[in-house]
Amino acid sequence: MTSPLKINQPRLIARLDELARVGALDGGGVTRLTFTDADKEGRDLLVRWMRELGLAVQIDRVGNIFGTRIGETDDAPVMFGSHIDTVKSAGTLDGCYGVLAALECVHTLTEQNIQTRRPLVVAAFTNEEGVRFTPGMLGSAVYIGELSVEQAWDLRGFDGTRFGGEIQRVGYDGTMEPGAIEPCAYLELHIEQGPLLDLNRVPIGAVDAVVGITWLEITVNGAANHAGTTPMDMRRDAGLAAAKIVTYLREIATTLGGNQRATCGMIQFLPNAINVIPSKAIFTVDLRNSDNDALQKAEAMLVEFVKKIETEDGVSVEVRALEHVLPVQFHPMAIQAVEESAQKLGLQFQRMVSGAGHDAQLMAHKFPSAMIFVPSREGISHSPKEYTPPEDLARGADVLLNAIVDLAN
Ligand code: HGY
Ligand code: MN
Ligand code: MN
Repeated sequence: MTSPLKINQPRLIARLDELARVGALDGGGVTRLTFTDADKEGRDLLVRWMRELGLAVQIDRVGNIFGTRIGETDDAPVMFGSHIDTVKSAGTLDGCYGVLAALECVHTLTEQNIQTRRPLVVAAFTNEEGVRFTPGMLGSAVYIGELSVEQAWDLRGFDGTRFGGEIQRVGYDGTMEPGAIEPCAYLELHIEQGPLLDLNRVPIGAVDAVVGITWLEITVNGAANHAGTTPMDMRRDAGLAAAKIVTYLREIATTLGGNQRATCGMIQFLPNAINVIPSKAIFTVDLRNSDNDALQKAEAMLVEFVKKIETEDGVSVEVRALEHVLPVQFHPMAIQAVEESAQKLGLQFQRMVSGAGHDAQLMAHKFPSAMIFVPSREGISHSPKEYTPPEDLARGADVLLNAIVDLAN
C-alpha cells in the first residue's frame, strides 16, 4: 500500500489569499457576482494559474472553465472543481476552496511527476450562486442539458442586465459545447457551510445527499395611500401582506420540521417612502428539503397562505418560480472513493446531507458524483466571518487528491 499523497498547504493558502483579494470589500468580505469586472478578474487569475500548470484550458458557451491534465490514456477523465463566483459580501472559501484545492492537487501531481491513467479536469462552473442571474447552479445545469445555452443567454439579472450581453462584455463566451467533456466521475470539495463537523470535531464529511431547492419571487400588489389619513380598515397594504407571508415562512419550517428550511433574503417596497402605504412589495423565498415530497408540501402551504392573504388584505399576489432543483443521492462508487481516501489518510469522517446547493447535485444527474466537506467554524458561511483553519483546508485537499488518483487509476 503506497503512502498517501499530501498537497502543499502554504501554496494552497497563498492562492486562496490571492483570489480573496479580487473583489475584496473595505469592511471585509468579497463580492464577485457573475460576469462583473471582479468575476472577470478572478476568472483571468484562475485561467493564468491553469496555464502556468500546463493545463489545456477550455471555456464553454456559458463561461464554464475547464483545465485538463493529460493522462496515460484518453479514457473518460475524472473531473473535480466547484465555482469561484460569490454571493454579496461573501467569505473567501465558498466555491473557491474547491477550485483552488483541485488546482493544488494537479500542482502536487505534476511536482511529484505522477501520471494518472485517466486525464484529470479541473472545473469552475458559471453562476453557481445565482445572486445576479437566477437560477443558481446555472453553469452545471446547462452542462447536463437541463437549461439550454439560449435560455441562459436570455436571462435577465436582478440588476436588469442580460446574461448574453454580460458574458460577451467580459469575454468568457467560449466556443466549447457545454457537456462536451463526459467525466467518469465528478468530485466537489467544499466547506460545509453548516455547524455539524465543527460541533462533532470531525475533520471530513462524506456527503451522500444534497437538499432540493425552490426559489420563488413573490409580488404583492396593493394600493398606495396616505399613511396618516387612510383609516386602518380601508387599506390595501402590500407591505403588511408581505410581512405576514414572510412571517409564515417560519411557520412552514417549524410545521414540517426535519431539515426543512425557509428564508426570505431580499425584499423591496414601492414607492418605498416613509409616509406612503406600499402599493407593491417584491420579495424572494428560498425553500429547501432533502425530501422532495416535503419540499412540494412546503410550496403548497405557501401558495395556500398567499390565497388567504389576498382575501384578508385585499391585495393580489403573483408567485414566480425562479429555480427548482431536485434533491439528489450521490453515487456509492464516488462516495466510496472519498471514504477510502479519508481512511488511507487516517482521517475520521462522517456521512452527511448538504443543506447548501452545489454544482455536484446537477452533475449527479448524469455522472457518478460525490462531495467532500471540511468544517466551517461555527457553521458560518455566506458571510465575511466564514472561516476554516488552514490545516482543515489541507486535510480536505489531501482527501480530494487521493480520491481522484484512485478514481483516475
Ligand atoms: O444557495 C446555495 O445553497 C449555494 O450556496 N449556492
Ligand atoms: Mn458553493
Ligand atoms: Mn454559496
